[in-house]
This record gives sequence, C-alpha cells and structure tokens, in this order.
Amino acid sequence: MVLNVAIIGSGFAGLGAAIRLQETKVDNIAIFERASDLGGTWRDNAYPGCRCDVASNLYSFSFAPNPRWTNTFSYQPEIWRYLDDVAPRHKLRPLIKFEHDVTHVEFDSVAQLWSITTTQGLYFARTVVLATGGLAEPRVPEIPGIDTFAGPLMHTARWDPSVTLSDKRVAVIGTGASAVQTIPRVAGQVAHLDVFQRTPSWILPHLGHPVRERTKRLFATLPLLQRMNRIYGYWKRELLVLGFVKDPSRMTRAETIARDHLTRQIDDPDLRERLAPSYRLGCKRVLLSNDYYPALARDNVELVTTSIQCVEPQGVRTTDGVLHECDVLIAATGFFVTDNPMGKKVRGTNGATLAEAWRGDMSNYKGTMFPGFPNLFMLSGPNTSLGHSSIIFMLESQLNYAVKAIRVALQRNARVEPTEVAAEQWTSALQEKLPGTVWGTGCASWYLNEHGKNTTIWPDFTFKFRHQTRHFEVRDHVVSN
Ligand code: N01
Repeated sequence: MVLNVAIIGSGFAGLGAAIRLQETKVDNIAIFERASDLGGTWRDNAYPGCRCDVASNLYSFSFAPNPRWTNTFSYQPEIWRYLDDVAPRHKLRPLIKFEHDVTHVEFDSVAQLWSITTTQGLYFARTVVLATGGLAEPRVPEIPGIDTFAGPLMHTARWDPSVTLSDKRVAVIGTGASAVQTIPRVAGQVAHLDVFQRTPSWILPHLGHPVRERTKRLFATLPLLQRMNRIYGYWKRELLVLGFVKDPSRMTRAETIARDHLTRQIDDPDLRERLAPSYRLGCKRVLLSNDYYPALARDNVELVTTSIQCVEPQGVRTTDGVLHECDVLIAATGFFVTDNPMGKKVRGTNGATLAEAWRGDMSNYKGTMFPGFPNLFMLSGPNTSLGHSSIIFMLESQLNYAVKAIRVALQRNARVEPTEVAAEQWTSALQEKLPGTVWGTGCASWYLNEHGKNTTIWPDFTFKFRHQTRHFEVRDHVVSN
C-alpha cells in the first residue's frame, strides 16, 4: 500500500505533524520510529537533571495545554509523559511503526513516490515529513584513544542507568547545556569528579520553580488563564530578539547579571576567572542554572581547563602531561547538528542528498522544503532553531505551511517543490542578516557549520516566521504531475 504521508520520527515534531494532518482530514499516515517508544529527544535525553530551559507553558503544543505541569520549567520525565499523554488523545499510537529504523529515503521519479527503506522492510509514500530533529544524533568527540577507555563511556543522550557512579572517579567532557544540568546531580554521589571545560558558558540564574496546587487547579478550570500565561511568556521572550538580533551590544545587561551570579556563587578567584566567558552572551546557547557553580566549588570536583590530549584506558590525559584517572567517562559533548547523519540518507531527484542542505550548500525554502526534493518536508530544518524562545512555536509555524502544501500534493496528485528562485531568495535573505546578530560576534558554536556559516538559527522575531509560513504561496512552487 502507498502511504499518503510517511512521517519519520515520533518526537514533538512527528506527533505534531500527525495531529495537524489528521485535523485536516489527511489519512493513511504512518510514523516511523527507530526506538521502541515515542518521544524523540525527550525520550533519549534521560540523564539525571535533564530539564527544559524554556518554560513549559510555552514549550508545549498550543492545542494541548497541560495544566498539571509540576514545575514552571519541567524536567525530562514529565515532558516525555506529556508526549505520551498527547499521543493517545489523538489516537496516534496505532500509526507508529516502532523499531523501524529508516536507512534510506529516495525519490522515484518514474513512480512519483518516495521509497522509505527501513530495518523492517520497504514502504512507499506520496509525501514525506522528516521529523528527526536537529539534536537526534549524539556526538562522541573524536579524541585520540577514546575507544581504548577501560571503563564505561556514555554520552548524556545515551545515559545508561545501570552504570554505577557512587563512590567512583568520574570525568565529564563538556560544559554546555547538558553538562551543567547533570554535573550537580553527579557531583554529590561520586568519589571524585573531573570536569573538562574547553570554553566556559554564560550562565544566568534559573527562575524555574514548582507550580502551586492552586495554580494547577486554576489552569485546569480556567484554561484562558493558562493561555494568558503562555502569551505573556511568549512576548517576554520575543523582546530578547532586540539584543540577540537587532543590537548585540544590548547583551551587556544580561552579562552583568551572569557575572554577578558567578561572583555570588564562586569565592575562589582563580576558579571564577576560569569560568568567566570572554565572548558576547548569546553567541553560544545561554544556560540557566543555580546549582552548577556550587557543584564545581565542591571539594571532590575539579574543573580542568587544560586541553585534552588523549584518552587512555585509565583516564584522560591533558596536554600538560597529567593523567586524570577515572572509572567512568561521560561525554556531554552535544550532537551532530549541521552534519546530521540523517541528511546522507535522503536523496532527491537530482541525486543530491539533504546533507548538502544541512551543510549550507543548498538553498531551502522556509526551512522546510528544498528544490529537487518534491513532496518532502523537513521540520526543524535549516535556520528554524532558536536561541531565545520555544522551538514548538517554530514547529507549529512550519506545520501551517507544510500541511497546506501536503494537501495540494495529495489533492492534485502532484509533485510540489519550491522554485530555485524562491529558495535562493529565502536563504540569501537570512544569510545576509545573520552576521550582524549575536551569533555572528565571533565564537565557535554548534549553530555554525564547518565553513562558519550559521545554518541553524532563525535570526528574527518568531511572529515573523509565523506570518511567513501561514500560507502556501503557489507562485513560489513548481506544482507538476
Ligand atoms: O551540547 P553542546 P549539549 N573536547 O554542544 C564540549 C539542547 N539542550 O548536549 O563549547 C572538549 O551545547 C563543548 O565545548 P565548546 C540545547 O539546545 C537543551 O550540552 O565547543 N570539549 C561544549 O562545552 C543545547 O544547546 C536543553 O568549546 C568538547 C560541550 O562539549 C543543545 O541541546 C537541555 C569537545 C557540548 O555542548 C546541546 O547541548 C540540554 C572536545 N572534543 C540540551 N567536543 C533544554 O533545556 C565538544 N566539547 C531544552
């Protein structure tokens, strides 16, 4: 049987796509999921302390508010449960083909169909929604000797709860978002913890707190109140665009708050100096934590800022010749973002793979479609990620456009793809804007591809993206049979 829509991935993006398609009466949908449960990045990132750094009232579907969030910024188990709760309410579980790892997605120009090769067989679909996300493939760094390490080595996104940390010597490589969340949880239980920092992060106080029972009851009985809370949170974050995008020098105020936070929490002047970032706040992802600095100040924790030379069976050797012995090695080293391996698996009509688009070598249309990839829609595509607000807002915007385009393709039994001109205009307009933003102020970050080009971030107010994705603009597309 030929599917109308094959959705790849069952995280926020994949589930959101299925819900929106069903609402518009598109049927014959399947969701391919490589794991045995749904949830995407919120299933996989189960390291201790994993938490969302965007408020839950905003980091949730607009059409599925959750009055029961127990914290204003939820922890991973609750976000995963939220998705697990949304799926049956929209009858999505029967659509999901679990343990179907997609190995190839290729357009057959004769049959005008996408073929989807999975580990459990071959499928065909008229349209494809790629909902695998930017933070799906953990990056274990290619440090010489890392595969010779004698003890357990785990990436934060592949946390193994059976690995005992109690009373062990543990090393964490990386000091990004995942690291600052898990280090405070790990530090208290281990004998010794070495934290290997390459670049210090800007860290602001975390304002998250438990939600009172009274508030939960109010949100449940008066949904409008929760909606107003969401709208308030949304606009407060949109104001941040003034600093992130329009005038990065405005970030100095936030830098002062972050420096005060560091000074308040770290007494040792040497440690404080090594934790002070020297780039503009916002250039790399801004982190929120109240317990990371205190964890680093513990007697059993050492911040190592000398570069790593190699990993040996007994531990991590730094370039000063010191071997930092450890029993367990944790890589909090991020993901393949601009070089997401999924990109190599998707091949369009001209033989090119999506990897070229991710690398920034191919133009895209609204971060969602690509010339030469008819009827293929990528959620969380190029330049749709955010440094200041909720990615769910961007996903829902992409879906406004994608669902309309999918309906055109299905109703007219047509191939729909953006024109080269429209894609080029969209891509070059964004690329012209990006160097003037905070992300172009000269730091290394996962937002940039190997050529230093930012192919990740949306450099504007999110309401502009919402506006630009509200319609299917026929003139920007080639619709052919
Ligand atoms: O990964 P990262 P992450 N040797 O790429 C270091 C989202 N997220 O998993 O800065 C030594 O930010 C690297 O050093 P440097 C969020 O969007 C969201 O922490 O490159 N160090 C850096 O310190 C986030 O931004 C939440 O110099 C090496 C760290 O590893 C994204 O996920 C929670 C190294 C990687 O930091 C990724 O966060 C958690 C090497 N060879 C995550 N290679 C929410 O709350 C890398 N590093 C929503």
